[in-house]
Amino acid sequence: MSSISELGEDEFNSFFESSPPLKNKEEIVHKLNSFIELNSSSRGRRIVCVTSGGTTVPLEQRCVRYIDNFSSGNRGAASTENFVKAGYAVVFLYRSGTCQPYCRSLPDDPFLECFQFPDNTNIQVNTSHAEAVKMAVMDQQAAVAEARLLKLPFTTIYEYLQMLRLIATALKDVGPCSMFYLAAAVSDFYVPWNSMTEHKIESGSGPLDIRLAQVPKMLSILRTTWAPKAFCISFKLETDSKILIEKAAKALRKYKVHAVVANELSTRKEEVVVVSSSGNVVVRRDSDKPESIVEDNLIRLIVDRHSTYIKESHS
Ligand code: 9Z3
Repeated sequence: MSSISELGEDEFNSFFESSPPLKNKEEIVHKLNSFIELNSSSRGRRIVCVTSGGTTVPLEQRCVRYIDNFSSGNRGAASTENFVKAGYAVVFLYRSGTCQPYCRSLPDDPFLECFQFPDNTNIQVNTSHAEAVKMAVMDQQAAVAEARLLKLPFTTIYEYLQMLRLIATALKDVGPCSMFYLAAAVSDFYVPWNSMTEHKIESGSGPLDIRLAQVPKMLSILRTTWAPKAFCISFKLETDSKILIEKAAKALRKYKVHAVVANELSTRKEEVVVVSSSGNVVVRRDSDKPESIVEDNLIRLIVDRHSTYIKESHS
């Protein structure tokens, strides 16, 4: 039997107690409960929480400076599209300003690059972007109209962890039909709110010393307490390919997630390795098809594994 402190529950309690509270908590809970009610109770759909983008660590309470974790949000957005296609309802927990589902083919500044006013009144889409705009608008509107997509933005590590806990709590009754697909790049270190300066750090007094505390291990508490029955996929990102698989296998054993998707920064769009107790599977983009992305094959495999998990949970 694990003790409370081994599970990190006390670290989490003090992390949450000292976090600035979410500004729109009631609204988020209301949106989540309605979304889950519509999908799970009435339609019996599987629900996946896809996390995407990097969390920030503020250095000042009135934040001017922050530490960021790299993630464009492409993986999360592409995976969300594939989960919707596979029949799932998706809670997309994403970093504000990162890549959005159905928008991956649009230019960086769609408003300025996709549209024109030929006669100064009517708006028109440039022909070069017409198909991409049409698909983005139609697919996104269809996903929302069919209650298959709920988008919830975060910025800081404080917001991310509080929102993830709300989602896990709301999904508890969905049990094995729920999934967590944790592609967000989450800070390992942070400045505790209580020890953070309120105002902008002065720059005139030489080098800056900051002591960062370790963020409590979210994966342990998610698996043991927040959502023990959910199917759980975590990600491992490394820049040194020599240690990647070993680190992913270690995370699999430590957190007892159902699979760890291992990816190396420079090749992450070409291939990933799904590490699980049934062995390691290399998943690649179909390089002979220009439109193909690694998430097409990855989500197919994950959905398959989830189906087996649901069957085994019911038997
Ligand atoms: C990932 O490894 C994602 O696949 C990427 C996707 C962030 C590389 P992009 O958003 O890239 O498409 O540009 N996410 C998890 C990264 C992470 O922080 N993992 C932690 C770790 O490696 C575990 S939760 O220790």
